[in-house]
Amino acid sequence: MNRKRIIILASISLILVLIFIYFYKPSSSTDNEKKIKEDVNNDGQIDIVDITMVARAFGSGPGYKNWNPDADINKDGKVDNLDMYMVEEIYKKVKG
Ligand SMILES: [Ca+2]
Ligand SMILES: [Ca+2]
Repeated sequence: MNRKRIIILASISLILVLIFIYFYKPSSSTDNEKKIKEDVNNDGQIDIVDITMVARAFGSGPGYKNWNPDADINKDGKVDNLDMYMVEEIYKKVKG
């Protein structure tokens, strides 16, 4: 194997690794994998999107049309003031 071939193989390996890193996103299908529970859409940041998602699911519980288990931050089976408060508190801290 000559030097040129090794370099080409190494480049291909590197590109494959970079492609893998770029496209690999951990599945958000289970709650256990969520890093921050207040991050409703699990995009790694607490922002207005998360607050909006809690607002949309506000007042709901399992079986409701607007129910979103991820918006139930404290996992008590309903989305209410407490969940909104928890997201807002983190949002305020992040925003400063
Ligand atoms: Ca988020
Ligand atoms: Ca709740």
